[in-house]
Amino acid sequence: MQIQSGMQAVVIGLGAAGLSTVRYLLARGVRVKVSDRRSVDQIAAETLDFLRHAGVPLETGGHTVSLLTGADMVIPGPGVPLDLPVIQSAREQGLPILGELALAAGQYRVPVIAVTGSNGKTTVTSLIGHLLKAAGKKPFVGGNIGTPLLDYFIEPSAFDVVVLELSSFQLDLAAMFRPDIGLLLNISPDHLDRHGSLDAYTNAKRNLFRFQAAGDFAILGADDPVSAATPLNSGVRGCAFGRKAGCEARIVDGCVILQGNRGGVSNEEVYNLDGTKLHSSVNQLNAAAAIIAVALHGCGSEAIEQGLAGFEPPPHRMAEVATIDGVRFINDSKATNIGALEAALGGCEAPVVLIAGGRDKGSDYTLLQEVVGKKVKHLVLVGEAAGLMRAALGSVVPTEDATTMEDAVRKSMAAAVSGDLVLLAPGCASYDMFSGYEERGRVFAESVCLLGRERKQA
Ligand code: UMA
Ligand code: ADP
Repeated sequence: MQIQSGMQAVVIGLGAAGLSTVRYLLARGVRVKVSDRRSVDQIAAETLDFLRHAGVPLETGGHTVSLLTGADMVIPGPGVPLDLPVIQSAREQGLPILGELALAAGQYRVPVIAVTGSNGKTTVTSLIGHLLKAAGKKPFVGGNIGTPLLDYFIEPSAFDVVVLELSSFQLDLAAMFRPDIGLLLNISPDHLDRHGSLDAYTNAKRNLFRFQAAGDFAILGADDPVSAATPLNSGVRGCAFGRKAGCEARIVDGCVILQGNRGGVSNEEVYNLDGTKLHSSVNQLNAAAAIIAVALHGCGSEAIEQGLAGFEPPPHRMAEVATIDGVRFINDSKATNIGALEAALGGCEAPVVLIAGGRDKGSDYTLLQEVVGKKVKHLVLVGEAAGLMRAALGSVVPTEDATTMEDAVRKSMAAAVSGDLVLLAPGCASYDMFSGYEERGRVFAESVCLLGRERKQA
């Protein structure tokens, strides 16, 4: 939809993305109303000041249908459920329901590389940004990773390429958004509470490629059947990464072998991940995906090699915390769905004492029975999903509940022997007990350190 000065927009949800959307629309002369379910005293004073100065009316404490009077479009924040009565009413009135991507579609003045998938998005997005910088480029890195994707338009001249991490929520309302290079890393069940079915979730992810055309690239995970089977439009070049023969970026013995084409000449480049922080089995996949993307964008092999060597993966993803009496503690708090939990366990060699649980997202935990049966010797459950997880996995492995993260760490240590690994990989969201996965990971690490100190003193 063409945004024009004088139009009236309703923005629902005044989070980071909502606020960025308000700024974007105001800069284009659009009149804006905002609505948030929070009460006015829960909204930051500087946000209230900004809205007041900009003359933007704010509704708090919920969303009323009267907001829609005179509106030309409704823009929900990515985390705002689409079954809210106000959104249903907007649909019935024929109003366009647009996401941030729908606003951005066709507006970026530079090439766009966009990353989606159930797991690995943040790692791949930040790695692509890092490799581009190593090659002397000026990337805008944003989207689900934290900086709202419309923030690019605050100072577009500062960037020569856009790298976006995109969630299924953002892609659900993407309209005609079309990345020059799109990556779908993998698909495993996530956010089913919002999308209703795995098909609907998969379709949202595949929206990334819906409007691609000749000259665009689609990078797909060959080892993931759903990613690999993604239909592409005619003329779009599909590139595969993974462990299978025939992949453009193939992982062999800890190296990524890239079938390249530099200056019209076919060549093979080998990137050894040993000695980098990308040597784990999932990060090998992430590195392969990122390497193809930046090579397609024109980054040279020396810059890629240098960038890989200096990359620090984001925290709370398979991070070593400490070893106490021969028991290693690993923090994978960002494993917020069952696919990430399965991948985490898949990469572990030693017997695992697993700490899992949190807020359920509609997952079927019986899908974990096989990997838990193979890798886990003892399961410690926390949070709201403990009952569901116990029902699905309690027959496969000895299971106990813990009341707090500290309690879970102590119970895990009691169940472990030297040589074992205690893994926090919750497979659930964190919001029942923590402000987010970062706090959950931090509390885990603090509890482990406390235990370590006590053991030393004893
Ligand atoms: N709100 C309402 N009504 C509702 C629901 C929410 O008014 O019915 C309001 C809340 O009161 C709050 C605001 O909406 O004020 C929250 O907005 P939001 O949930 O859209 O989130 P933002 O703060 O705008 O952050 C969003 C992404 N959040 C989600 O998609 C849930 C952030 O991804 C992203 O980094 C940010 O935009 C900038 O682009 C976070 C996330 O958890 C990391 N993503 C999910 C994930 O990774 O699994 C998809
Ligand atoms: P996302 O942004 O998609 O949530 P992250 O890079 O933040 O992805 O990683 C989230 C979780 O998924 C972490 O637990 C991490 O260990 C795991 N993970 C990372 N990359 C992959 C991958 N390629 N396949 C499966 N799991 C992965």
